[in-house]
Amino acid sequence: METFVDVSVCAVPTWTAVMINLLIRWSWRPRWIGARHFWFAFIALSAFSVCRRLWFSRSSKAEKPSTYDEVDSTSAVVDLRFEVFESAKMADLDRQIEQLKRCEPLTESEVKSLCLKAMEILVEESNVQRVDAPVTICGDIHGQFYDMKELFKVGGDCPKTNYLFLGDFVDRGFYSIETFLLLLALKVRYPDRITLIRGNHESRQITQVYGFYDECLRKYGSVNVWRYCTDIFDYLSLSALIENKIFSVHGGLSPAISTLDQIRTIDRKQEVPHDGGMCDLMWSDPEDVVDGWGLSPRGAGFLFGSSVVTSFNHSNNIDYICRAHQLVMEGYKWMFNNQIVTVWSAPNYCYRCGNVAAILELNENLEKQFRVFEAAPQESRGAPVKKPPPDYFL
Ligand SMILES: [Mn+2]
Repeated sequence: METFVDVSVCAVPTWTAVMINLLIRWSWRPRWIGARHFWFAFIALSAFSVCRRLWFSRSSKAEKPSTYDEVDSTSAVVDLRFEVFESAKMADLDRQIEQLKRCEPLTESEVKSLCLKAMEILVEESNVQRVDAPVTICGDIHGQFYDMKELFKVGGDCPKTNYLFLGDFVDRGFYSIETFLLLLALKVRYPDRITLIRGNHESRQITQVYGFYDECLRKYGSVNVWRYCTDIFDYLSLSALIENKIFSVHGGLSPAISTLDQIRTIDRKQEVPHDGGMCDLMWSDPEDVVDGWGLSPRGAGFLFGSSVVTSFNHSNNIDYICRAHQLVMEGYKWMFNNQIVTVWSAPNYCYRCGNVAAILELNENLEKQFRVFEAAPQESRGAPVKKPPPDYFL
């Protein structure tokens, strides 16, 4: 991984500080310097600042090396540059978000710098990330970009709505890249208004089989973007805890985990393992007919019954578990006497299952409202790729 200098911490001695400095030194000036020299310096610096700002926002469309690489000293002039960088970067991020909302992918170098910035934010998050209500919880998306736009129509835009996504952003749909990058760009832009946790598809192995890898190769002609994204997957949090009362995870529980503190101690910055607690959180499913633990037909994770959920909720003092991972035709499904709920947010899954999707809105008092929505109408979708994708559906 490349080293990355955080420019935001250095941006304090700004433009104003430079001018105050000049004023303080005014009495020590050599005799030949008069007021007009001062004003000349003031105007020149202002013009310089404006030009840089314009130049950065114009040239950001072209391919250029990451601005992060250029930062190496801390003189006043560089501080001034930092500030310009910061505002240019924010404008750039807003432009990227608008571009992604139109389902247009970013350039390879833009993906690289977006991922570097996202990594800085995600590395600070806990394995059990605390989330405040009100919040809207969303299940699997699976690259169905235009259906995710329907989701935002129903749930409202970020940052106005606070979102929690339960993973499985990629694979199976036609637009994994645009889907994941839009969510990631929103995360970088509004870190406190969107929480992304990891699903079993956010993995190097799974994405090579179910479409994300192929999509990167097809759209970029190289696997670099796949590499940047899968590196970021390792940093995504494993679960979330809403107001200490609702535990959210992609898959379910694990026989290796009985307390939230056990989840907190996992070293998550790695590829999803084949077994163990971290794997189970992403792969397990609740099952009516199982008492205690059972083998999962998925080949990873476990099936778990009602008694497991009762004792987990009781010992961790939580009201219920909210998870995704399983297709439910009605968009959401309660089990085990309202102790666990599945939320599914990919309508007409794989463009053929005919299901509706749902999101769960919690208000500040944790009162629940499910919003059910259907797939985007065919005419609002961009034309899919010429060649039909390989048939790894279901
Ligand atoms: Mn899943």
